[in-house]
Formats: sequence, structure tokens, C-alpha cells
Amino acid sequence: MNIGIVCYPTFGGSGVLATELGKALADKGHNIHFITYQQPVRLGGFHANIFYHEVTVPAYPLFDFPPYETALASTMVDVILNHHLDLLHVHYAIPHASAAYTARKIVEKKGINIPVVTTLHGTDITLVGRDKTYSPVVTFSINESNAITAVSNNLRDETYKNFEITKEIQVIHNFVDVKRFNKKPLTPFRKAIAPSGEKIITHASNFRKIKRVQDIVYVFQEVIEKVPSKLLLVGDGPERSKVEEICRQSEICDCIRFLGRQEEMEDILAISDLFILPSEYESFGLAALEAMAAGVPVISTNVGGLPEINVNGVTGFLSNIGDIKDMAANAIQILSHPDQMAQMRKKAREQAEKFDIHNIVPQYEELYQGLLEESISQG
Ligand code: GMT
Repeated sequence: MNIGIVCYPTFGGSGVLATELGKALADKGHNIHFITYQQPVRLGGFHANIFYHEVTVPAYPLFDFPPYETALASTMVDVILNHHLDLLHVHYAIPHASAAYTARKIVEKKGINIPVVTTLHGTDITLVGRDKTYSPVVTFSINESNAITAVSNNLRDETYKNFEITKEIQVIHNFVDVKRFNKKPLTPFRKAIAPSGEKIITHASNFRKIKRVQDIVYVFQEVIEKVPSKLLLVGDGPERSKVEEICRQSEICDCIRFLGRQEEMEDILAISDLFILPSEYESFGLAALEAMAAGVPVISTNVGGLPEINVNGVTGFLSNIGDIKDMAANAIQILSHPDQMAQMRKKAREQAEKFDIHNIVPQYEELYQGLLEESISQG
């Protein structure tokens, strides 16, 4: 199949997922056309079946807000026509679903029928999409998609609750390439971070408010009193300087390292003993799944889709939002009981295997195949 994939090309989970999906489909022989404003960060090197089409938005003095959605829709039309796409798969509803609707209508005038799949990822539904500035367009373009998928049962339910959706939303969970995360710890790296054999606690996110990164520092303050540990904070974003300030004001600053954006998460997870994700909401929590694939138990909140992956008391622990005491107690429990930690590591890996790329990607292929057959039968 010739498949167009539209996503945010940055470090966010939706872009990561879309890129990994494209790569997996390309490995299976499909031709994948990424249509984005920048090369997706996880794309990596050359692949014979992968093509990248940049969306450029020409500047014009009249435009205080350059019309990205229009440029995107036009680029979609160009790629559909010149690369004979069979299907468009857009990740994150805003503005990708409405741009896809426009592109589909334009090529329809030329006698081309192209099915559009929209995958809902989270904040497009739970935060931004619900804003009344966007919601009529989001509702319309979701309903106009030929197929809608959500990355968790929770996100599907939230979408039905908050929008008037008239179509079926299929849940296709996020996935991880378990093999990639099954790495041996790099001893010199571990020694550099934790020279005296301290435990290593890791977090990775885009440091948005919704991630509550400051809670991690407060949890860590309690943990370090009982278990010698180091904290690795991976990623960057709007809350980082505030969190750095909180660290500086504490006496444990030397034990905390901000690593910034990192592409080789598998090496960082391979030396980690615990992963922490105290978010206010996660539709799924791909970062937690990657940690589990690396055999790292997860301390997370019990919100959104997180309980669908992190099993309380089995692969880690779940706590209420902002319950620092509980998260700290759970972290101390795991870090100070080697047998329990070993068992949780094993269970985390087993749980991640259920979401392995080889189990999930065929669900998308099946969906695409069904849509193509439908579109052929409709002439
Ligand atoms: O979490 C983020 O800030 C990034 C965001 C995105 O859209 O890129 O992630 C969302 O999609 C991911 C992939 O499906 C999910 O794993 C994340 O849980 C979800 N984030 C939220 O719901 C806050």
C-alpha cells in the first residue's frame, strides 16, 4: 500500500508512535510518505520505502498567523496525486483531521477516493480539542474520517463523553518494539551516573504542566532519605526551568541530572531501576510502556489509560494525582526489596510484550485493508 502519514514530528508521544508505525509498515513492504513540517525525530537513517514531504508555510506580511492547515492540506493533495496514495493516516486531530478532510474533498473532484484514518492521541481530545475555539471543527472532522482509532479504552470513552461522535471508535493501543528496549546496561554509563551504586530513578516527558514533573522532585526528596539514589530527568519543555529552580532550592540538587532531549532512551532505561510518571492525565503513557519494555517498574498516577498498562502491585504502582507520600512509599518499597524489584521487572517486561509492535501493527494493516476494500466496492 502507499500510505500517507501526518503527525507532529517532535518528541511528543503521538509523533513517536506515528513514526514508529511508519517505519514498521515500511519494513513490511508498504511505501510510507511522511507529510510533516520537519523530519520526524525518530525517523533515523535512509529506508528505501520511506519518503518525507516537508510542509512549508510561506511567509507573507499580511499573515500574523501563517495558515499551516492550508499548506498541509495542499501538500497532502500534492502527495496523494503524485505518489498515488491509497490511504491517509493522520495522528492527532488538530489540525490534521480537518486538513485531511479538505484534501480528500479536493481529490474527490478529480475522481480520486482516498480513505482517511484519524488516530486520537490524547490532548487533542482531553485538553485542546475540548476548547470551544476548536471543538466544532474537531467533532466534524473526526466524524468525517473513514475510520477513527484511539490509543486506549479511556481515550475512546473520553472522546464519546466530550464530543458528539456518531461513528465507531476502534481502540488500537500504542505499541513498543520490545526487542529494541531489551538492552544490557552500559556499565561505564551506570557508573558515571551512580558511582557509589545508588539506585537510578528516571522520568521522561516534554515537561508540560500536565506531567507534574515537580512532583517527581518532591517524591525523590523522600526516597533519598531512605535509599541512596540518583534522579534522571529526560526531556525538555515549558516547565523545565521551574523544576530546575525547585531542585536548586533543595539540598538534593547534586543527585538530580537534567539530560535534556535524548534519542537513545533504551540506553537510559537500561541503567534505570524505576520509572516515574506522575501525570495529571495520560491517554496511554507511551513513555511508561517503553520503560516497562526495558524491564523497569513504573510508579505512575492512576489516571486516563495508565491503568490499562501499569498493573498496580504487579508491574509497578498506581497512586492518586499529587499523592507524593504514596508515590514515595511505593518507590521506597520497590527499591529496597530486591526480590520484589526482580519480580516487577519480569512482570513489566511481560506486560510490555502484550503491546509489542508485532501484535499491534497488524491491527492497523487490517483496518487499512478493510477501508481499501470498502472504497473499491464503492467504486
Ligand atoms: O504527552 C504528551 O505531552 C505528548 C502527547 C502527544 O500528543 O504527542 O502524548 C499523547 O499521545 C501519546 C501517544 O499516543 C500518549 O502515550 C500520551 O499519553 C498522550 N499524552 C497525554 O494524553 C497527555
